[in-house]
Amino acid sequence: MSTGCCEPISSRSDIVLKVSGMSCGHCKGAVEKAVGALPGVSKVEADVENGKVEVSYNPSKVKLNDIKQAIEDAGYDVQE
Ligand SMILES: [Cu+2]
Repeated sequence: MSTGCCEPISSRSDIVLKVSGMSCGHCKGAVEKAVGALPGVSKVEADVENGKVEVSYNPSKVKLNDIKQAIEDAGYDVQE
């Protein structure tokens, strides 16, 4: 692995949150919209069947707690 390319590794974090309450495509869309609206979030993918939400974000722009809060504000429960 060479050092640095387009994005230093420290500027991005990938996490998977366990989220309960999602049951259909609408839920998926609602969660993705809520999280995607946050600054610094480059990718969000909700997996309704497995109750997971995958998020790529820049920790210097948005805190993990803000992401959790956005999901909760949309009406779903973050398990971890
Ligand atoms: Cu739904």
